[in-house]
Amino acid sequence: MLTVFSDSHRLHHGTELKDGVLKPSFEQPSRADTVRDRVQHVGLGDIIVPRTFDRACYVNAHSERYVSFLETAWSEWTATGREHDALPLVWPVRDLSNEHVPSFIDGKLGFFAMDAGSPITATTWEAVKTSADIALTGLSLINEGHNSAFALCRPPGHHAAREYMGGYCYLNNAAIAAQHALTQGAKRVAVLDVDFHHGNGTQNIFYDRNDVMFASLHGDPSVSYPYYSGFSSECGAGAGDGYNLNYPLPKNTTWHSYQNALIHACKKLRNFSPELLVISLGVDTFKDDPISHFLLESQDFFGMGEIIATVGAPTLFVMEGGYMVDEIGINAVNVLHGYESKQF
Ligand code: Q9C
Ligand code: ZN
Repeated sequence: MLTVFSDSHRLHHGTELKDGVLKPSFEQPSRADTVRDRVQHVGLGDIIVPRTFDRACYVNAHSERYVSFLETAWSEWTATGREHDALPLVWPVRDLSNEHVPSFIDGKLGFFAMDAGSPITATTWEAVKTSADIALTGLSLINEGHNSAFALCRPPGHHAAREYMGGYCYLNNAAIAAQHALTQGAKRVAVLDVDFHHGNGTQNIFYDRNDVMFASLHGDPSVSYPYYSGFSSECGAGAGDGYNLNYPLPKNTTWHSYQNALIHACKKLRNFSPELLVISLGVDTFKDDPISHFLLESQDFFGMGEIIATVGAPTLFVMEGGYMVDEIGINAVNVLHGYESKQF
């Protein structure tokens, strides 16, 4: 399997508020480098750099005004004399108005964000754009005849919705690739999200659509981030009713019960007969992940890849979360090896 990777991810290294103090984000540059090292170490296949794509590819999954915001946020922020990471501090919740986009950057930040987990720095946009291009390049490889590809994206994308960032995510790499496949003529695309956190952004982007079936296995939102999305009652809307499948699982879920939910989801996706399967590959379901609450062991990720292969479609793996940096490479590559073990 080919891997798409770029050093540009290092241009993004932000902070997050933890225990009352701004600290380096859990979502750090060493994550992608460790996965790249593992891919090389085990000889998974060649590692290639991303191609560049039109801005239109991002705007098909996000709104024009949101992409414009991401492009100009840093210059608007520094124009007010500030030099530290740009973070939102106020949000248009419930009865507050979201009819008007504020013209001042502090208002825009809250308008286009779900939380304070996605800091914007001077070089964030360059890294974010390249991350989306990595996913799009992975899709190109599949279009050119590869059965699978690994888009080693960073920053991650699955919390980014049509119009907002959050949870370390800015552009939704998996959704941008899925949407581009449809734009290029695919009739049905499946997206399976195995990150510990609900893929609220991907759900949001495709919620009313029947050409994308989205399934997500994740920590029960009653107790796990993102808290306000990912309940099993969220099934899709309008034409998309029945095309959104959520599998919230309790804290301390082990492979035994995870596996059953995964097999169920993969059967549903197989019956949809997608022309492409996009995997939002987070490995924060690992037992030692510092911010998540499942108990998967490294060897379980191999089994995850084997089950993913039962969907029976060309598969684009898109890197999402995973914060136990020591094992992130082993766990991510185990999924890819498990998948490959079922290809003939
Ligand atoms: N103290 C992804 O895995 N904050 N995003 C958690 C930690 C947000 C995770 C709080 C977690 C977002 C792509
Ligand atoms: Zn996650």
